[in-house]
Order: sequence, then C-alpha cells, then structure tokens
Amino acid sequence: MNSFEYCQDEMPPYTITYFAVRGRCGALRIMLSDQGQEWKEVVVNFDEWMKGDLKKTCVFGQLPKFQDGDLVLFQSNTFLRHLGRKHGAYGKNDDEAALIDMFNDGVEDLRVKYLKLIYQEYETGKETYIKDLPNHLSKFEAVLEKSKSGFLVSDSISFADYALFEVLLNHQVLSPTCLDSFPALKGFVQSMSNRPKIKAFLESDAYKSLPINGNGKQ
Ligand code: 6SG
Repeated sequence: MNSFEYCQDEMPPYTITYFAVRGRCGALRIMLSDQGQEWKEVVVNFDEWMKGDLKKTCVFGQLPKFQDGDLVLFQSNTFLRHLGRKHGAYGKNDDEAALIDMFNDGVEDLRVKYLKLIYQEYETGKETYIKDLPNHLSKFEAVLEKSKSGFLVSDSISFADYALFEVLLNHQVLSPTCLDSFPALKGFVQSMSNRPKIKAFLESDAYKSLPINGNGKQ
C-alpha cells in the first residue's frame, strides 16, 4: 500500500484525503483548527494516485476528498461552505452569506492565477505576476480598510476570511514584501495569525512539514 493514515485517539467525524501538500486544503485545515475540530488525514502519494483506482472513485477524478461521517464531498470550496454552515461561519442571514460567497469567489480567482503561475509558468511568469499583484490585493485592501470588525463580512469570522488569510500567507512566501503597501491586509494577516488555535496550528509539524504546492515551487 502506498497510502498511509495519521490516526487520532478517537474517530473524528472529518477526514481529508489528499496529496502531501497544503494546496487546496490549506484554508480548510486552518478553518478546522480555528473551529476546534479534529480531523483525520489520509495521505495519497503520487505512485498510488497514478494507478488510478482512487481516481476512479472521485466524482471529478480529482482530490481533495472530504468526508463528514457518511457524507463524501469533492471540491475544496464546497468543503469550506459546508463547514461554514455547520460551524456558524457563513453569516447571519442570506445577504451576508451572499457577500461571503462573493469574497470567497474573489479569493478563488486569485488562487487560480497563483496556481497557474506555480504549475505552468513559474520561471517565465513570476516577475510579471508579482508586478501585477497589487492590482488584486488592492481590492481586498479596500474591503478590509472599511471593516470595523476586521473580517470581510459583518462582525464575525467566515470561511472567506480563512480562504483570504491562507492565500495571503502563500503570497507572502512568493513575495515577502507584497503586503508592505497594504496596511489593512497586513493587519488582517497578523490578527488571523494570532488567533490562538490558528497560531498553534501554524506552529505544528503537521502544518510545517507540508509543502505549499506539489511541484516544490512556492
Ligand atoms: C490537484 O485540481 O495538489 N486537484 C488536483 N490532481 C491530480 O489527476 N476544483 C478542485 C478543488 O477545488 C480542484 C482539484 C485539484 O478541489 S490540486 C488533482 O486531483 C489529477 O488531476 C494541486 C495539487 N497538486 C499536487 C499533485 C499531486 C499529484 C498530481 C498533482 C505530485 C505533485 C505533482 C505531480 C505529482 Fe502531483
């Protein structure tokens, strides 16, 4: 067998099945930690994936897979929404939920651009990408500048905050100075990093031992 599992003492309701990367589960793991949840990791290595048996069972032929008891889900943003609903991180009403969706979709757009750079054009595209980055970051800066709570929507944390936080952490690795002209984003990253459960997770080996991406680029 090429896959292995980390087991916790008791069976947690949540299981993440994914490659040994932060990748599309970075925000999910941060959210689970902050919400005080435990989860099981099933790590799939590339050789096993290439055999195709697991792939065949995945609705879209891809990982990550997320299980909540008997519920089996695919699509990383679906996981965030599901946890948002279950753990009160999806706004107080439909209007707030719509705004949270909007910001999460905005984060997804940036994540897709980032992943294209990482997996398709890192050597040739990095400089241009970093030059263009303020055009994307400034949009989130404008939102957080106006926020009294420090969160994207209304007065409490939502799954979109975890998503934005994680994509910003990755960008600070890509370009350590990228937030220097965005004080609201810098403050947001700071205060999210200082939430006790997030802080503990970010300091854990479970987090630190995983590369951000699957091809060694970051
Ligand atoms: C890759 O794209 O990890 N799933 C990926 N790749 C394998 O056969 N919209 C959904 C979502 O949000 C996107 C899913 C996503 O959930 S994520 C997948 O399943 C396939 O399509 C990025 C990631 N890359 C690392 C990785 C492991 C195996 C293939 C890609 C090891 C590293 C690079 C090559 C081998 Fe690799």
